[in-house]
Amino acid sequence: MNAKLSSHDIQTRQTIVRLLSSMASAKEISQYLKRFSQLDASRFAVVKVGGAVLRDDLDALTSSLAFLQDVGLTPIVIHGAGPQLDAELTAAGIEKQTVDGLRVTSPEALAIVRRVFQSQNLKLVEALQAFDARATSIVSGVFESEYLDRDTYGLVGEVKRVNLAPIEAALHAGSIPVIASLGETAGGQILNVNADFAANELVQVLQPYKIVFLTGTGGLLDDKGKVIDSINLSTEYDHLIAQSWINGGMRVKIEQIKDLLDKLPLASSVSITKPSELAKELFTHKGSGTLVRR
Ligand code: X2W
Repeated sequence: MNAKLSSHDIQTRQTIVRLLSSMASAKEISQYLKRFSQLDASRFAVVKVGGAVLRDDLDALTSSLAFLQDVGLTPIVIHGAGPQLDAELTAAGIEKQTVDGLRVTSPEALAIVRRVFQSQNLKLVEALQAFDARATSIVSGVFESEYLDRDTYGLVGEVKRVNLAPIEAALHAGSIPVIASLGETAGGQILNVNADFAANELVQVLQPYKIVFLTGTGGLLDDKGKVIDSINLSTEYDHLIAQSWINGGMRVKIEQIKDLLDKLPLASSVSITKPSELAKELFTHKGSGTLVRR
């Protein structure tokens, strides 16, 4: 038998050792691994990745996702590109305008939105592949959409139907589907879809075992900028949403998560954390970031 480990195997083992020693007992982690490996492999987890994570935390994101694949769990990744769009649109002289946290998207802006989504998608796929992970780029064909309200938002979509075929094909090949939140109408018009909205629709269709939002902040922050451990929406939603310190993007996220949890079985929850703590969230009792329950 060839006893020589590849650098990839060594990296994987090092990651596991680091996890074991820093987070929880080996017993605890094995319990989760065993439980997850008994699930329907196509419904393990939907992981929504915010654009800020792609910009600031790509290494931790890539190694955390690759690690899951190494232990036989394939997450489904849906990503945004908000900060990258802000930067590219500003550079092109297009002023930012949002209504209720959603970007008003003109035809000129859409051309940039498409380009930026494609490049951010490829950036993540290539980073994963450089890490010896299998990943498939999916930038179209998933979110069948209609105009949300053309007069108000321009070329912005709401998802009407989720086509799982490209996702299933990737999973079947053991590859991580990496999906951009672009939609298209029946007539073939590409639309800008907010990535939290797209994640919401995807989760409703897939009903995955784990729902994780990875953000730059690593959770929902309170008024002092500290991560809130857990939120029970049934008792805390109205109070939370009334707070002046909740910004537009965060408000959309909380509203989307509430809308989502209202449609899922009662025991469902959503975790908001950061890439370096994804394994801790999945494989320990304590978890990480903010746990949102109904
Ligand atoms: C979003 C799509 C990107 C996104 C936008 O243009 O910013 C709308 O607002 P994050 O990084 O996940 O926020 N679309 C209609 O949602 O990215």
